[in-house]
Amino acid sequence: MWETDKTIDKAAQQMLKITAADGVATVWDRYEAQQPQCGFGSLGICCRNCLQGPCRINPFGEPKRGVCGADADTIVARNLLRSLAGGTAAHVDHAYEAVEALEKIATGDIDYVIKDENKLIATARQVGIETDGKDSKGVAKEVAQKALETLSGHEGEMGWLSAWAPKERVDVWRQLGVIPRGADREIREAMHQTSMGVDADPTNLLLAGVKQGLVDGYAGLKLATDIQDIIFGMPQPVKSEANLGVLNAEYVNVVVHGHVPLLSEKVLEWCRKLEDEAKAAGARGINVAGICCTGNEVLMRQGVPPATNFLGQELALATGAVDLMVVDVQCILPSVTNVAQCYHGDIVTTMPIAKVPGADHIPFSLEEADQQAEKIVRQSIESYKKRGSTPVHIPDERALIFAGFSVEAIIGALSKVNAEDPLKPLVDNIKAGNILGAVATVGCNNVKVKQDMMHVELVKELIANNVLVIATGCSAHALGKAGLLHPDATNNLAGNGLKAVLTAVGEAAGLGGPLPPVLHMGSCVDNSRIGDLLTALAGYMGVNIKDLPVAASAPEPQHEKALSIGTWAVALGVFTHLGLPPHILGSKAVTGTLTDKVEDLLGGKFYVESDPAKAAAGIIRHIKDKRHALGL
Ligand code: XCC
Ligand code: SF4
Repeated sequence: MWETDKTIDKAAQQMLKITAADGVATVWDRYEAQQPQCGFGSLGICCRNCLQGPCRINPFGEPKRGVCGADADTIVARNLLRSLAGGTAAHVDHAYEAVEALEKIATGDIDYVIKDENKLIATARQVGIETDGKDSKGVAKEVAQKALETLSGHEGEMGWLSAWAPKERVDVWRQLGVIPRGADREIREAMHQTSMGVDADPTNLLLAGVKQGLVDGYAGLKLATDIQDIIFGMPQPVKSEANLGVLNAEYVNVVVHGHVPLLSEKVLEWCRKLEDEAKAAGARGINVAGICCTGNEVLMRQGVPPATNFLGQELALATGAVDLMVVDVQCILPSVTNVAQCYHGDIVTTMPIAKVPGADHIPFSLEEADQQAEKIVRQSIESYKKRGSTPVHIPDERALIFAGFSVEAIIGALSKVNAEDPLKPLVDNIKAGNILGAVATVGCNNVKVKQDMMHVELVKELIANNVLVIATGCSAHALGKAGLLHPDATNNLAGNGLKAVLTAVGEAAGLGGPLPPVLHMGSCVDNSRIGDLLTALAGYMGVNIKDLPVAASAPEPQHEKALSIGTWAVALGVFTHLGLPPHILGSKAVTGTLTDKVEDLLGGKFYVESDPAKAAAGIIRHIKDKRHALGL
């Protein structure tokens, strides 16, 4: 039963047998071929930042310094800062795409519209824009202008941060000297700071890392979410299904994969418009499914079913039923073209910075988004016609899920219990101990962990102990596939206190049963929603975020983005669990600072534990300590 060592997802297990029988390599095979992975790299003590290197530090003896004199602490801290800058750059570039779209909507240059005027007005007011007497395009223009300052302002404190961060945090960060200016300037500075012969002080490098976390949180996550809500609408609870069983052999299957919803929303629109052409081609219609975070975006707002998460992307293609996979940026395995060639389906790349050999490239632009989306969907119908006698194996696995829990949607549900004071029922139940605390599980799959296992086992343990879970990213996918985004999981797996609260709220909100024990809050940039919720909760309770009985967890982190998000969480004062250590263990000083000392400065810290039961116990211990400190 080798396939059960690789993944707990039953659909993935079935597909792995097929790829193995067909001799098609997947991410798991390539991981095996990489063994043993480099010990220096794993510990973070390899430097190739200049041409005198590469230099490696011997963790057991000599040499203790690189050619230039940098020691393990410097090299580890420098490498970490580069990774954080990489993750941050990805989120900030994503946010930029959305801001650019808003700017062009304001000038009437493109075919996108503003779907949520309330969010536009609320955002404008929060960032200090006068809205009275202005039309929405005028307001949008000013919001875009402010956003551009947050992205590329060269001095002063970052606007989006000043507008949203709690005052107590701003004071802490100011004292540490880590409040960012514009995002571009800070990312550029981190690259400079880590280049040969610049910063050698590990503490200074780590503080710069905290700054990257703040850039990520405010100029990446928060900005992207705010602008995407304005353009595409505020998510509201939706019902859908998750796992490869959402593919349907009788339909043209289009998979959207990547992160930025500007393209996937248009593709979805055109799939609906060209339904008849698909029927004329012999299909019953066009079926759209999502992978990774763009999948989460279209799930949250449109109910599009998620097919799988990061590690399952090749397996979706191996079903032979995917006629076209359209990708934008981030988390796309270059091997997808290979797998598609062995089975069936076109891979279409769309972004100038994300091309894959063997894929078709249809360049996406805001101005011609409709024509391009139309072309992509037409190509999927042509591809369907070519499917012919390709064997199709779609595992009969799909789980019912609920998603769409924006903060606004959560408050909406709570206001059915108490219209005047919606947060009161939640806070009362936390105080009474019916809800012990809350944990956000976020982030990726990582091939080093049995797919979805950490997410699912950790969360089962948490909800059994009356911890409310909110989830985003590939974690939410994992929990959805395992049935944890469904009310049945409340009935079957939640502790009695949590079950009673979720049932009362669910019934008051007209769901005819409990809310799920895990609330799906969206994509990885939607982690900003979790920040908003924590800010609101702390404000309501009159305490600081670092004092709340809450924690965050990336049980299976993979991407540099997961590190920058985690750093933002720690900067907010959140206890942040990682199921795998980053490449820092080669420096005792850096590891000690991030998992211990940083708590004195920021109130949050990292906690690394790869056993799910132990991790749950550690997180629950932390929550109980925080309750105790609050006198609960
Ligand atoms: Fe990528 Fe966002 Fe990680 Fe999943 S969770 S593997 S980053 S898709 Ni964002
Ligand atoms: Fe070696 Fe220093 Fe150059 Fe890094 S920067 S490769 S440690 S000489």
